[in-house]
Amino acid sequence: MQPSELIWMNGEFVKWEDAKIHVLTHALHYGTSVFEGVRCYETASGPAVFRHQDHVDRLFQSSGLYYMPIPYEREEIRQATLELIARNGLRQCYIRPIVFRGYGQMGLFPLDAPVDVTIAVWEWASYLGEDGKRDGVRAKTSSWRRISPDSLIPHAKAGGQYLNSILAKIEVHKSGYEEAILLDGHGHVCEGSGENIFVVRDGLISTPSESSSILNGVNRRTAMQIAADLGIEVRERNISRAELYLADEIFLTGTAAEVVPVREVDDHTVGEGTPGPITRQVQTTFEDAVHGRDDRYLDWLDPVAAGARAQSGGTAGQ
Ligand code: PPE
Repeated sequence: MQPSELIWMNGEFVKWEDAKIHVLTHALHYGTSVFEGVRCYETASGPAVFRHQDHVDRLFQSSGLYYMPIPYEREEIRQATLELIARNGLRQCYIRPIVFRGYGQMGLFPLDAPVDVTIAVWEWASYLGEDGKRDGVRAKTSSWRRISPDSLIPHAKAGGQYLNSILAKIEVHKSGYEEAILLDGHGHVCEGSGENIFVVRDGLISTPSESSSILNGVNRRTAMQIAADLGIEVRERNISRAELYLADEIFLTGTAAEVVPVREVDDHTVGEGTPGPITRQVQTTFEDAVHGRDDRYLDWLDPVAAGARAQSGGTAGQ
């Protein structure tokens, strides 16, 4: 990975190499963490964080679901992030806030363990590669089923839950595919290992609903809004595995991945085997939105400079 200079750790800006924790940190043993993935993009008026408030809100939702009170206000996390990007001098970056049960208490009753918060920012290229974004990726349904809401919380972005995604990712990677698609216990399509999924057939987009075992992605909602604005109908419904094979187009959305076409699923070619027109339209509009080139979506951008100005005005410091 590409290190940057500073990391925000429990209210302090520390050097990247000094951002360390104890080996008996609770989260390391039991996965008791919740986190976010956010991106900051270069725009004509400087770097801006995409849908910042939505990500901060989901961080607080995830931590609430796991009984982990965050010892900061939402606004403090937002401001700390903006200041961190400015101090690191980054024009565009990936942002990883994480809230975790820290050092001091072992065992499965975590409520007496401290809650630590850190934010890291670094330059991270699109997850499935520029080639993937341009030409599409080859995906395979995993034999591992997506975590179910009767044992974990698909709506939360929680550290331990990612062991499920990791098993799926390793399995398909070893078979020579770039991304995994996970089904639920009934065989319905849920999502990619780290992305939501959209299936296009006969000019209509379908995606699993929020009551499926999915993370309700910020970019999922973005793609749905963009599609609506393009006049394309989006239906939230159960999707069966065979519908993936019959689809004209499939695309994935996620902060790390952005908008990525799928060109093959389980060795079935999707459509013509090249990204289709609806995928391209959504992808292009998404790129315009994140870079501030589409006035309709300027409200989704949180300029870094505004946060940095607030800091120099003395609201918070090192
Ligand atoms: N589902 C899962 C399981 C998931 O991890 C992500 C994001 C999404 C859907 C899409 O959510 P959103 O980013 O809000 O549109 N995955 C994050 C972590 C990826 C990683 O490898 O780390 C991300 O994209 O940042």
